[in-house]
Amino acid sequence: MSDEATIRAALARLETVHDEAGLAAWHRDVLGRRGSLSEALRTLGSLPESERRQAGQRLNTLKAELEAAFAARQEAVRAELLDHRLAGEGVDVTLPGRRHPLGGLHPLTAMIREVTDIWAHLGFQTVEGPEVELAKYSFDMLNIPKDHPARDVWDTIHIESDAAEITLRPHTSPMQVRIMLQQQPPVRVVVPGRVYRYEAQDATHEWHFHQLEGLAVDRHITMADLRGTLAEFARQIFGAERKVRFRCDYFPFVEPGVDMSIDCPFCSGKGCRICKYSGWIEILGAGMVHPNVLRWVGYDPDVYSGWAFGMGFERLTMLKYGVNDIRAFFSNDLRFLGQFQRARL
Ligand code: FA5
Repeated sequence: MSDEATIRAALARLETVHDEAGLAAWHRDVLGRRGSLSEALRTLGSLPESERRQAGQRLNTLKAELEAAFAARQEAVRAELLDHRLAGEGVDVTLPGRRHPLGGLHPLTAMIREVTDIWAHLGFQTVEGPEVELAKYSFDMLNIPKDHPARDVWDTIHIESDAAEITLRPHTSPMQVRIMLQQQPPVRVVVPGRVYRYEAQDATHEWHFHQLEGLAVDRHITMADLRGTLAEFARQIFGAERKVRFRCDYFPFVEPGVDMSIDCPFCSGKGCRICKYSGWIEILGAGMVHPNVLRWVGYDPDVYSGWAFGMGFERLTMLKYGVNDIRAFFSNDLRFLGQFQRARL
């Protein structure tokens, strides 16, 4: 075959190659050590001196042409292969996106925000205080002196210290003292926060939980203000039809002291398992601030009077959402927490 026919045949074959294996076979047959071009170059030696030079130049030009054609085809075949693969792996932009799970507020955080919001509308400022607290504020200045039996009621966790008696606060009431020491009446504050008690856990008791303290002090504040404001709060959180009931209770830092119950929202006061068939559920302790407490913070009890209350957030949230075990709040179980996903962020 003439050189020209050889090259045309080789180029035509190159056009039919569509994969890497075909490229390799072509390269081996045409440009490889035993390929047709090498074969032709080997025959140069047998040509007469006069023709050899010219034939050599022609074969080299031919070789360069074939190499260029191969490089171009190799590039084209690889591009074809890539196109083909991409077409197979195509992205369907009309498919719906994948949803990323969104976090939500913990039910207690949502409840704290909802409750402090209600109190803000009733004119109460929200403040926070320390969880590690001096016994002076947790007890002494709340009219619970050392060795007073009432001190045991709060099952306090103590922190070892030589300098002062220090507690993990067992209630938010020490903030009553801190606030009154800092400011003059009128005072209207609520204090949400975590508290700790050395208590056995069960479905309604935790060793750490959250309380809301409330305090209002001014001239002419009476028990009627306490009753009206707390009843309004209960209706805003549990519904306008709720009834409230006050009964005498004892807390050393109030006089008189009361507890407040609402008629059971599950049976509307008829009596059920949740309200232990009494028709009522207790939600907080309250009372008129004891004159001793007012005196010790520098308020004149003949001029000023006030009321305070304390309630537990976990029990409030359990009641509102029908949660039957307080431990669920701290279990980090997403099956439980996920049910509150729609809580406001
Ligand atoms: C107090 O802690 C008083 N400081 C409340 C108070 C404030 C009275 C101001 C008068 C004036 P008590 O120990 O009852 O009171 O707790 C208040 C609320 O905390 C209870 O009604 C309950 O809702 C919640 N609570 C108490 N112990 C636990 C517990 N172990 N686990 C979960 N919640 C609790």
